[in-house]
Amino acid sequence: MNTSTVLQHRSYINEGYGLKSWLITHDHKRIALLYLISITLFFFVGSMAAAMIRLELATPSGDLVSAETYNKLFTMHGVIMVWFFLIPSIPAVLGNFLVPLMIGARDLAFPRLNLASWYLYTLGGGFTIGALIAGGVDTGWTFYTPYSSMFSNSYVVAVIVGVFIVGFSSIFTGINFIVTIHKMRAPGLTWFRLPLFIWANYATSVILVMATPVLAMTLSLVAIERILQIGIFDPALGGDPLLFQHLFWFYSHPAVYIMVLPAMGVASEIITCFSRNPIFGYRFMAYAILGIAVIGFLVWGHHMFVSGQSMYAGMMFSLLSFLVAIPSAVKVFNWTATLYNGTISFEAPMLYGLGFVGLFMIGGLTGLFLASLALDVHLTDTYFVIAHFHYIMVGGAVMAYFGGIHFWWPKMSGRIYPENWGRFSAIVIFLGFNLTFFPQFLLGYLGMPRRYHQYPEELQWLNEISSAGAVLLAVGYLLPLLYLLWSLRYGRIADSNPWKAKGLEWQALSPPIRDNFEDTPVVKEKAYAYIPEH
Ligand code: HEM
Ligand SMILES: [Cu+2]
Repeated sequence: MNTSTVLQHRSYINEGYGLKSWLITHDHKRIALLYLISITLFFFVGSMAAAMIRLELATPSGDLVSAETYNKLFTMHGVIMVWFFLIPSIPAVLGNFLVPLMIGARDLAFPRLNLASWYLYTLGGGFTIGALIAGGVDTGWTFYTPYSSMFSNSYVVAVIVGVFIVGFSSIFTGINFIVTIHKMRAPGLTWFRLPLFIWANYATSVILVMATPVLAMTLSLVAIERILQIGIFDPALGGDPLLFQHLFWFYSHPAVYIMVLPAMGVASEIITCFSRNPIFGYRFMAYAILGIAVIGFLVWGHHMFVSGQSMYAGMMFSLLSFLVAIPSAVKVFNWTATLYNGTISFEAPMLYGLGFVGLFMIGGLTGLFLASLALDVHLTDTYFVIAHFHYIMVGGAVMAYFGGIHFWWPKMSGRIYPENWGRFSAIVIFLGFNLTFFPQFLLGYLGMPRRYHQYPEELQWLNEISSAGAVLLAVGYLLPLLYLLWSLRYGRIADSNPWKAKGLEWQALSPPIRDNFEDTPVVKEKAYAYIPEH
């Protein structure tokens, strides 16, 4: 086909050229692409740190970097991956692009606020990277006090400022989504006709708006104690170090649902589409999302079982943590039931979607191990924990993010990506991921502590498997970058609905025009009105 075929219609991509037209845009779709570019950059910076960590751990002795540098590397990895990749990735890229399209709106409720969010993200990111280049931080992404507030000789305040700023970016996005979903749905689009991706982003936005201010406040207190030596967390000054952990995890546990709920939304869209079957138990799926969001606020103490909190507090937090498993299990069962009797096809987004379900399940089940008080005493601060949260956050959230990028790529770019490369990379990522992180469950069980850069020789073989897996995983992550960029120029032109999917976004042109729809769509049927082909 003629590779120089120009896009046939005026779309959001070609309605204005030049850097300036992008940097002052109020179009949610362009802002989504700005996020896509910046978040991809951060993902690769964070991955470089991970590569260094795994390289160091390939041998038992600390021979590649000093202990001090190692501390800075895993802090950099954690800070960047959590705040600059995982939390914004799905809402800011896919959510920004899709929320208005999926509800039949022309844009988000506050387009300027949306642009401001991206500038805050960039500013906060610049601050953080600057601090990391200037000398880095060695506290870990958790900033535990009093080490972070009184003892660490690294750039704690600067990184706190960066995270503080990016927090406002999250809050703005959350407010924007909440108002948009309440006020701007197309005629006929009732709450229980909304795609689950919208439900997921709605619940996530509520968490963002409620939890992020607590993080901002907590980190400010660390900075205040550090600069003014006022006793807030440091016991030597009359402060309470446990107070920090309570405040930090009050944000950071809900934060893991900020990462995983949108991923569940993506998985739902993909699984129902590629099994040509309406999602099973739609209402329960929506309630489960809300249930997870609410219970997520009640379980932060499971990060503090060994901190010396009261035994009864520990028991309550353990019990409540088990409760979260119920709505999570509802989701897994209903995805499975959707597949059952469906006409399944295995395009790349579906491979990512199925990978998400499997890895999320392993992550979730091992979470129950950790939620068991007695077991946690043995496993806490070991590699078991590292493996657990990587299964959720990387196996879950990153898989779904990649699946979503592939699924909506034709809509975003107007081009089809090369399907076989898509499938190949999904499989490489799945294998590389398991090879990297499964051995870490065993390492943790055998007692290897996290955040050490040396370890006994008998643990080397498991660490070597893990490091080898990381190489494969890195290849898997690089491939989409290459073939998606390639497809921008050489990919086949996409029509408006290449997957024959349901949902308003597929009624818009690919790529959509500036205001999304020529005429406001009217919704007459419930979500996912797929007709099973058998
Ligand atoms: C190439 C893939 C990756 C490898 C090999 C890797 C490796 C590691 C290792 C070895 C640690 C533990 C460091 C330590 O405590 O000593 C770690 C921690 C962490 N990783 Fe990853 N990681 C990868 C990808 C990711 C991704 C994609 C994310 C998020 C999107 C992520 C988020 C985190 C977080 C939040 C921590 C906690 C940091 C801390 O404990 O302070 N990782 N990673
Ligand atoms: Cu938690």
